[in-house]
Amino acid sequence: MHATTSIAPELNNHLRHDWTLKEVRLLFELPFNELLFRAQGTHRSNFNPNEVQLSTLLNIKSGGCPEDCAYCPQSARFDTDVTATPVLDLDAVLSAARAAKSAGATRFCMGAAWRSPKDRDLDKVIPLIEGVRELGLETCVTLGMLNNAQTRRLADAGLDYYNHNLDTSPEFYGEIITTRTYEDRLDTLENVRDANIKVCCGGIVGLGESTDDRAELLRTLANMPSHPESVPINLLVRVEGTPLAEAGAVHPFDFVRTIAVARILMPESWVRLSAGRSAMTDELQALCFFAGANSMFYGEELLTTENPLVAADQELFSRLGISATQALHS
Ligand code: SAM
Ligand code: DTB
Ligand code: SF4
Repeated sequence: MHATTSIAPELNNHLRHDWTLKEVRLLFELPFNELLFRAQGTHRSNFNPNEVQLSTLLNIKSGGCPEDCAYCPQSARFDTDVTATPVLDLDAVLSAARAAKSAGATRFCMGAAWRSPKDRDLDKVIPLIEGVRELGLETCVTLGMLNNAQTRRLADAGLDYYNHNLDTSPEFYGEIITTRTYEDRLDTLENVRDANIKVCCGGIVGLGESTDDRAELLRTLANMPSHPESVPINLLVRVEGTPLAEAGAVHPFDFVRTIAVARILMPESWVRLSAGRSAMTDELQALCFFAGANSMFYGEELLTTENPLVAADQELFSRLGISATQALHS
């Protein structure tokens, strides 16, 4: 008997927080067409399947980070091309945000290469959030670990989303990062939730993890008291000088499976096709959208690495009949 019959179909719109590893494993093991059919069914019960939300990234403070995340070109411990910079000023950020908005992005995400910001770092970031928000864009920042007082300050500034990735399974985490724990990450996510900021939390595929690690990452996200509103699924960008520069390639179908399982486990979340699109064919991206990805990073740079040309993304959307999700608030 086939695996298909041994999983009760999820009730669409019924959000579960009790997934077992066995159940998630069975999803990963489904025949590809079965998995994609189910993911697409879940997707279209909750979203317009022909729309993708566009977020643009800006690195507001590059490099010099004390953490040792094995994938990251911004760690001070690795010899990469990235140079450390201070926080960008308001004018530079607002002109990048205006350009992102006129190109069609609805969310502007600002990243800083910190382990955890000091209160005086937040003094610099808060006017950036307020300024971007005044342009009518949704705001997101990713600044590292935060305490409760800091998440409250960000909420008071009107921040919409905080990005803080779990990256991989609890079991594999120590192979990738030794300077903080999974528990540290979960603590910050709880502080973000408590401050009523929307959570953007996902991970990376291609770190050398097993399928069970991918299953455990997605299970951890889905079994949180509330699903993250936004779930970025990154394909590792292999950067020279990082310990993962020579990591093995991920089979494209395995990447699509990860997107599909994320969609089934978190039916109402925005699943973002995130880093790594420059190394993907149009056909692979189309499969990711079919599997339930409905958000992506848009704009020609990620933080320190490249992203597809805007013209190429517009051409892809036009060929697929996809349109950009309009602003959810103004
Ligand atoms: N320092 C903060 C932190 O780590 O939370 C914020 C910035 S950090 C660069 C944000 C996220 O980018 C990481 O959690 C990781 O998921 C992703 N990332 C970094 N380098 C990457 C790479 N080479 N490929 C794919 N994703 C990457
Ligand atoms: C996320 O999940 N991916 C983005 C964003 N959140 C901050 C970062 C991707 C970084 C890719 C490598 C780089 O450009 O440095
Ligand atoms: Fe620092 Fe974030 Fe890069 Fe880790 S992922 S080294 S915390 S910037």
